[in-house]
Amino acid sequence: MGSWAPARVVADIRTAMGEDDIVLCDTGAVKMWMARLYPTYRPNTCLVSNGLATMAFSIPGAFAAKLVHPERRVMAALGDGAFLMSTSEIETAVREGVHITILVWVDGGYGLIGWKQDIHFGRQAAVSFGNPDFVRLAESFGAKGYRIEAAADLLPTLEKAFADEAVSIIACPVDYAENARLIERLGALTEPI
Ligand SMILES: Cc1ncc(C[n+]2csc(CCOP(=O)(O)OP(=O)(O)O)c2C)c(N)n1
Ligand SMILES: [Mg+2]
Repeated sequence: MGSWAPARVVADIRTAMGEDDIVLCDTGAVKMWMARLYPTYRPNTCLVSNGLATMAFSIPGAFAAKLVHPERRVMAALGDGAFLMSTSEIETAVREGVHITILVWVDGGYGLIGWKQDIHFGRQAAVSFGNPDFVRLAESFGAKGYRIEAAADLLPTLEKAFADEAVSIIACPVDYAENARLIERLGALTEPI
């Protein structure tokens, strides 16, 4: 199965989202890419959990944003680790009919922690984990589930998810080999972990 460069994923999110739409970026490598590459045009349209950088805020945050702005597209962009910390929120969203789109950046690990370990120790330890079948997991909650199998599929899948009156979970494999290049180009990370 393929996996895609984070910058490509960010670009497709930006294309799918209107200027007033809202994306919530969870803590992880996903946030580093979104915070550095996602342009915004209106206040409060790209929300991050900074400061203590608590993981797993993006699904409940998206839920709240959608309640406040039901006419806007609302997305949670989060890593597989943060997703698995907050999976039960899907039940609430489905039960209450709060139609958010959840884009899971799948790398099979705590990407940001591995990235930091590479920088400080030159190797990674204890940051990999197995994942469920995201499509079946979504469907078991009564949500819609998608797995991105080709780069060209992401944008149309995002459009479909936003057009549907449903809670949608999209699993998108990402290739974090690009992480080192982000800091080469844009400077050191200062994110606390
Ligand atoms: C509640 C909580 N636990 C642990 C951390 C430390 N932490 C920061 S990023 C991260 C890994 C994130 O992994 P994932 O959600 O898969 O995102 P990725 O970095 O792979 O994009 C961890 C464990 C945190 N910030 N908040
Ligand atoms: Mg991850």
